[in-house]
Amino acid sequence: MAFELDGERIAEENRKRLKWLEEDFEHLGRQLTRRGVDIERLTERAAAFRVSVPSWGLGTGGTRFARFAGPGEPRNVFEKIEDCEVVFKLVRTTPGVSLHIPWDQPESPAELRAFAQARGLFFDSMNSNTFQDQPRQALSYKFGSLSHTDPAVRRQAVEHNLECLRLGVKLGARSHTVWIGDGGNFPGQVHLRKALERYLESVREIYRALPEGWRLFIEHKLFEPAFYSTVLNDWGTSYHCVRELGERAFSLVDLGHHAPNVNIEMIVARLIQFGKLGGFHFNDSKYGDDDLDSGSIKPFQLFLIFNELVDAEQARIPAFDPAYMLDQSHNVTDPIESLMTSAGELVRAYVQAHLVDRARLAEHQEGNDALLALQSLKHAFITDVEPILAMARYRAGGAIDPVGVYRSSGYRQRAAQARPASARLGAGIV
Ligand code: RM4
Ligand code: MN
Ligand code: MN
Repeated sequence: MAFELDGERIAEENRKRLKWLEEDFEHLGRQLTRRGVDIERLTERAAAFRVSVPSWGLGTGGTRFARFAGPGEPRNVFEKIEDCEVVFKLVRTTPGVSLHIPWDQPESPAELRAFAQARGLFFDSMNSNTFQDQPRQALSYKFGSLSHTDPAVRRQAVEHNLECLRLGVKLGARSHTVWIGDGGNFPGQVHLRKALERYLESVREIYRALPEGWRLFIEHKLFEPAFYSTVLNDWGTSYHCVRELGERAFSLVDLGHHAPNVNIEMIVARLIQFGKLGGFHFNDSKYGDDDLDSGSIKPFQLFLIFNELVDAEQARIPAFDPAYMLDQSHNVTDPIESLMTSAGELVRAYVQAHLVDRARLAEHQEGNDALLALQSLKHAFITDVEPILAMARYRAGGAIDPVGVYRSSGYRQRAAQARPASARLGAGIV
């Protein structure tokens, strides 16, 4: 299905909004000049920001209870790429796509790669899946995968990861992300130290097979599906593992994988300091791994995370190069709209973090002035930088109002006709 919203259509919609945008941009520019900030430089930063989209976020997600399918959902990886193109065309910050294997297993990797390339997209991180059994799979992951007590199950799980690497090379990907659901539901079920040892031994094999120039990301998670103990449960364990593995192994922080109220920006700072921050799965949550739209629940936390990231960027911390990815599940919204909005929230936090007067903040920190230190962060956080975001999109050929243009395009309605609902009635959080 062609995305009939070509550049001309976007331009036409933009013309309706350009005058007001220019007015707002100019006004903000004057305000920022007073603060010694150049709006053009900030707009360049906004335009340079990149975040990858998860292929699994394009379909409607589900919970443990049900999945309510949305109209025109992509039925295969090619249709997911079509939807990624829509997101990319309108917001311009999302050329990268993360794939999940075997959900996105293509018959012809070369064809898939060309399909994405023709749309200006590329494949970013590969994601393995050993948290589910697949049809015709020899051994079950019911009691774990990379850390399973049975070496044959571990072997199968390692092989699957190696297969992801081989496929990723054909697709031009550049990193591999491993998240496992391994753990136990009851005290005593799993020997805590032995399970981690077995996990490390398995990941070591994957690490050794890592293609030239690739990075390996391991993703910790507090709980779920294991409800008592999870093998890779927190950033400390993750840090220990990536150190054991070697210099191309890094910890990945999924915002939803921590206990409520955990200070995630501190975890980010620690991993930066120790040279092991690999990247992010951005999303937001109220209670657990809710996979809600980024910035929808705790926008200040998102800002504080970006405050650490921008601080590290500006301090030119060696080898600091985190991969930004979204990992969300859209249950009640149109996934395309959620992804576009979420990408925008990340750029917003990124730009706002550039507004922090770091020299002044350092002075307040040195002088133990807690009140003014907080104020220098808040001052940046409350600045409405939307005109910068919109101008960056506009100049890059995207939409001033992505959701507005998308809705008026009727893309979803056309998709609903072109992609009649499949019989697949999936349940579960995936
Ligand atoms: C997990 C984790 C992984 C994602 C799966 C679908 O909770 O966040 O990154 O691949 O969900
Ligand atoms: Mn994740
Ligand atoms: Mn998750």
